[in-house]
Amino acid sequence: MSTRKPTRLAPIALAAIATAVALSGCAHQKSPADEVYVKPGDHDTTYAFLSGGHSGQVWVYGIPSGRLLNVIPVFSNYPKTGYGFDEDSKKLMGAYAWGDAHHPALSKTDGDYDGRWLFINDMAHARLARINLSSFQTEEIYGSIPNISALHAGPFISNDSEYAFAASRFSVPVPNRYEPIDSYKKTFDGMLAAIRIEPKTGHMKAAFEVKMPPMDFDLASAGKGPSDGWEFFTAYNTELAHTNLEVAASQHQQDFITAFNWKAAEKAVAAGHGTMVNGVRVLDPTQEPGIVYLLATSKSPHGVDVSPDGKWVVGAGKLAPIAVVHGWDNITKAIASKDFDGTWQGIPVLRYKSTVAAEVPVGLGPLHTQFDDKGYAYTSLFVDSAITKWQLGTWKVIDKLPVTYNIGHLNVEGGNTVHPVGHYMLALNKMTKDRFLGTGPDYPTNAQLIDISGEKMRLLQDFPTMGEPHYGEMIPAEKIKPLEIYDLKANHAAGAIHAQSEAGVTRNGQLVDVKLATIRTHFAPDNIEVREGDTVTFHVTNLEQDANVAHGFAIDDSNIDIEIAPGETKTVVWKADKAGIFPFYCSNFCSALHQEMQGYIAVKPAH
Ligand code: RUQ
Ligand code: CUA
Repeated sequence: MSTRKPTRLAPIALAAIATAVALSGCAHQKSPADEVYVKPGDHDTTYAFLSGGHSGQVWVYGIPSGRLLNVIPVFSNYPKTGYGFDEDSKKLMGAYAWGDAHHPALSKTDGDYDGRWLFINDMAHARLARINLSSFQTEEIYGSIPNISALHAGPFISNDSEYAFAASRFSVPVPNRYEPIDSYKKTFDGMLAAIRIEPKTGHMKAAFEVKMPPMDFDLASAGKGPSDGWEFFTAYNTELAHTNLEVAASQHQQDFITAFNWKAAEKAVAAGHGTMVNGVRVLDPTQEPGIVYLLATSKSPHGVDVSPDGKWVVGAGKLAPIAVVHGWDNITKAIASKDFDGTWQGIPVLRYKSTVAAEVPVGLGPLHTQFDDKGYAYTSLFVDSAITKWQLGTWKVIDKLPVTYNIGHLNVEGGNTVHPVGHYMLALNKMTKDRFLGTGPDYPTNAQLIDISGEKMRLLQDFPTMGEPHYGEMIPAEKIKPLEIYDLKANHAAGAIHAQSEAGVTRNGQLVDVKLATIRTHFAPDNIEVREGDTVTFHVTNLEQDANVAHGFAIDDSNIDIEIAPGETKTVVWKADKAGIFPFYCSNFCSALHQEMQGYIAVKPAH
C-alpha cells in the first residue's frame, strides 16, 4: 500500500509560513483554488461521510478536493458492488428495499473518533446500520428497534461507544396497537432508546428505553467531560398535536430539551425497574426520579449540540432567532437544589432563568451548531441561508457567512468529539438552484467547504451531493486504515474455496451447488450443465490476492450481478426455470482479457 504525503501542512509549517508572510509584509494568502487542489496522485487529508438521505446510501468524499471517492450501499441495493443481490446482503437489508439515512455517526474511544465504525439511522423503519471502516462495507443492520417509531433522532454515540442513542420522531401507542388518533395525548407514547454497542464486535442491541410524553423527538447530542453520562434530546410539539402540525405544533413559545441521565437509567435497569415491552425494559420517568429532566428551550427546536468541553448545551429553536445555551454547571445546581419550574407531564422542568447561560442572537432559522478547537461555535441558519460564528463564554457574534442555499446541518472535522480539528467545515445545503449545470428537474444538493482556521470563515468551494445528506462526519484520513484485500486463507465463508482445484459442481436432488473460482482471466468451471427446475447456488470466490482486482459475476437474462473483492466469497441463488443456454460474464473490468472472462450455463429440458 502506498503512503503518500498528505497535502495538509503541519501546524509548525503553517506557523513558519505565517511568520515569513508577516516578516515580508506580504498579506498574501493561498487562494481557495490552491487550498482545495489536490494534485494528481496526491491524497486528500480528510474523509467526509455524507448520508444519502432516502437514497439509503453513504457517500464518501475526499476533503479538501470534494472528490467523490465511493458510495457505500446501506439500506438500498447497489448493482455496482452487488449489494442487495447476493444472499448475505439481501439478508442484511431484510424486508425493505430502501431506507431514509440521516445521521452518520463515527465510533469513539475516550471521546475521540477511533476510525472503527460508522453508524447511520434509517428513519423510516427505525433501524441502525453499522459500516466497518476497514472494509467500507455495511456489516450490520439492526432493527426495526422495538417500540421506536421513525428513528430520526439517532444514532448519537456516547464517548466510549457504549451506546447509540435514538428516539421516536412520530409517537405511536407503545406497544403498537389500534387507538383512535384523537386519543393521542393519552394513548400515544414518545420513546427514547439506548442501544448497546458490543465493544469488540460492534453488534447492536436495544438495552433499555424510556417512555416519554408524545412529543416529536428530533436530534440528540452526547454529554462530554463533566456532562458525560448524559444524553440531550430535542423535541418539538410540546403541544402534543396529532393533526395540522405546522400550526398546531408551533403554539408554545418554548419547547423542551430532554436531559437524560443514562448512567442513572442503567442502574435502575440493573435493579430490575421498569417493565418489559416487546423484549426491551422500558422505564417510566415519572416513577424514576433523577433520570430525566426538561430544559425549556426556544420555540420548535431542531438541533441540540454539546460543546467539546461538555460545559454548554446549545439548543436551536428554528422559530426563534437565537441559540439558547444552557450551562452544565447551572443544570447540575438546579437539579441539586430542585430549582424547578413545576413539572410537565410528571417530569420536572428546570427553571429556564437558572439553567440558561446565554441567548445568542445568531439569526433566522437556527438549526444546528458545531464547535472548533478554539472556543468558537458555528450555527447554521436555514432561513437566513448563512452560518453564524460566535464565541463560547463571551457569547459574542464574530462573523456571518452566507451559504448557497438554505443550509441544514453543518459539520466540523472531528465535530462530535472532545477534540474537533477546527480546519474544515462543511455546510450541507438543501438547495442548489443556480450553482451547477442543470440536470433536469431533479436537483442535487450542495456542499460548501469552509476554512474555519482564521477569524473569518472563508468559502473554499462547492461540490454537489446526492439524495440530501442530512448530516456528515469528517475524520482525519490517518485515523482510517482501509483494507486492501481479504485474506483468502482466513476466508471461511460458506462455499469458499482456496484454490481453483477445489472448484466444481455438486448435486443433491434438484439442488445444485457450484463452487466457482474467479481469477485472471477466467471462471472455473466455465461450462456448467444443469437441468430445468434446478435451484443453482453459486458460491463465487475471487482467488486473487492482489489489490484492486475485483471480478464480477453476472448471468444474462437474470437479476444476478455481484462484485467479488480479492479473497472474498459471495453467494447467489439462480433458478434454472427454462431450458436453454445462459451466458455469464465478469461485469467488473479486471484486466486486459476482461472481455474474455465469460462462461455458459446449459439448462437441459426436463422432458
Ligand atoms: S435533520 S437539517 Cu434529518 Cu438531522 Cu437537521
Ligand atoms: Cu474479471 Cu473482468
